[in-house]
Amino acid sequence: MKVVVLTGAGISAESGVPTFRDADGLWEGHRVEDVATPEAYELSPTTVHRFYDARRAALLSVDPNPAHTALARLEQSLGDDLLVITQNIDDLHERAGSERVLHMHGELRSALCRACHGRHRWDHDLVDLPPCPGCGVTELRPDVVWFGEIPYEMDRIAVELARADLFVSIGTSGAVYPAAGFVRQAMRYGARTLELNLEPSEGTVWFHEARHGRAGDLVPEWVAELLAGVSR
Ligand code: BJW
Repeated sequence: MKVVVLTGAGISAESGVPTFRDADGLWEGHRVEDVATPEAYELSPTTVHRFYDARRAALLSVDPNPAHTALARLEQSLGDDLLVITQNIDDLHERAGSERVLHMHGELRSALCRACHGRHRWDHDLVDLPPCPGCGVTELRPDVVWFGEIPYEMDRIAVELARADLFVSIGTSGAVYPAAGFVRQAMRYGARTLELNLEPSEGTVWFHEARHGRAGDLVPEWVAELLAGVSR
């Protein structure tokens, strides 16, 4: 059985990473739509760098939670039959032990050079405009996908959704496309669909089944159920 899991900010919430659209979703009074656009970066690169530098630094003080570790456990059992597509730019899936993870909205621990388009592992601040390790030009930006930009790995994602027997969406509001459309894409190709979220998402009607509660409770329960079925 091929399982494709889509994760969003809600899976990292219990690790202490703020979500975007919940009550605490503002950063210094900015909505994500105000800082996560190429236009915001052109207008004030310093503001945008500070936003991402702060989030990169905050990664050091958070750890994976039981939802991340349950997905890593599932991967140990399903191997290549499990793919996690995450909208998150944190590295909590990897730190929990998952290896088959696509970061469709990029990664905090990566910098993208606007001059040579190189992607570089990055654990420092960008606000001081360091030179690109590849070409030396001072055009490094956060390697994340902003509104109006095309997410990473869309071709591979289309193939994986078409092959999925089960599509599970965890901790995402369903407010941002193309990720919000994956459930319908997977369903069109015959997948069963399951939502695990604190509350009904904007696309909850598209799921065959929806369970509402904390990811740290729901995901380990669902993984245990699936593994019990797989081993029978
Ligand atoms: C819990 C929990 C717990 C809390 N347990 N659950 C009009 C109509 C339709 C589309 C568009 C439109 N106008 C423009 C568009 C397109 C646009 C878009 O979707 N805009 C919307 C605002 C309408 N999309 C784009 O521009 C995308 N690109 C694009 O479409 O290119 C064209 C193209 C695509 C494909 C092929 C060809 C062409 C790019 C979108 C980039 C999004 N970028 C961001 C920032 C990334 C970097 C960063 O992290 O800063 O990505 S925005 C932000 O939202 C971030 C997230 O990944 C993304 C999704 O948010 P998420 O993860 O769902 O978080 P929340 O906070 O919204 O929800 C959390 C959920 O968890 C809630 O439901 C809680 O209840 C729940 N929860 N605690 C379980 N403990």
